[in-house]
Amino acid sequence: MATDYLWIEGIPFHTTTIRDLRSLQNEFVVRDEDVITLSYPKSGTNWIKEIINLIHTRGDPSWVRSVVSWERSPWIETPEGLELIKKQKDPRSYASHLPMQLFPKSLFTSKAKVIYIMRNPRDVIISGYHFHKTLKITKNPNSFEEYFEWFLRGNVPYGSWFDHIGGWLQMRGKQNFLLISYEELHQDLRASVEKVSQFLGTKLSSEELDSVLKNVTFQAMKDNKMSNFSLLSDIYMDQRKACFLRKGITGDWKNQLTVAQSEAFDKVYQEKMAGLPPGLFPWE
Ligand code: PPS
Repeated sequence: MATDYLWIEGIPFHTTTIRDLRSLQNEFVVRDEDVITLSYPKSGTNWIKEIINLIHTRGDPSWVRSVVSWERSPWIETPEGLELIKKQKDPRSYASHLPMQLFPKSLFTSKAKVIYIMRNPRDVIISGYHFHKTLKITKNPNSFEEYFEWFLRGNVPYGSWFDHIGGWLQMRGKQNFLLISYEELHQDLRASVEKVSQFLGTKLSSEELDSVLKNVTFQAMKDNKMSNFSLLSDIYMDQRKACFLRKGITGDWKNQLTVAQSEAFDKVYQEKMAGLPPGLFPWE
């Protein structure tokens, strides 16, 4: 089990993160053709990545069934991911949990398509807690109470949820930025996939759309070893205990947070999110 985080620019990271994020930030060249998935961890990133990958193949599942998800859309903040991205052909597809202030600066002058997926932070806490219990590349919580406190203080990998979302939402309104939520995917997957494919400029036939939908259900991804993280090396995760596609539901926080924790969370939420327009978040 890992004992601590890797701290970069005052933010905790997994120990597998590129140490020199400043060079990445200054030197990586984002291309106009790139499709970039951004999120705070445990927000449904791999779900939207799977959707993007299947839109790219027009619903043909052979790619998502033969190549692991972290090679289809690699993480830019890991050395292995970065190498894979450099070898990708256009249009490249990659992902990141980096906060806005640490992301490669060239994004902000490019036309690259950015999809930011967000999720009710209360559910992000629950999902993150279960995940971090099994992860070997980060500090492991001894109890839910401990993890809850860490989360509220931003002492979890990638830092504060509030800062992360507050940062990236500054891109709201730009033509190349699509904001989507985990809750929206749950509520109407078909409409959500259509929204993403329209944003990506891909018009799918109804058969192609049906095939995307069939292959991105919770069960389909759980059954696909290229998408369910069972092939991830034991170096990263304790595979005996891990379950990446854990429950895949909305509102699981109601089963876990005590009334006191829920009230404490609401207080911080209201303070930190004041100033953002009402109606922006489906969980409010
Ligand atoms: S990570 O590790 O940060 O990249 O995790 P991330 O992919 O962002 O989020 C993991 C949670 O997303 C759920 N998930 C899904 N839910 C519904 N349907 C599908 N197809 C799906 N794919 C992933 C996954 O189960 C994690 O949520 P929890 O609540 O832990 O189940």
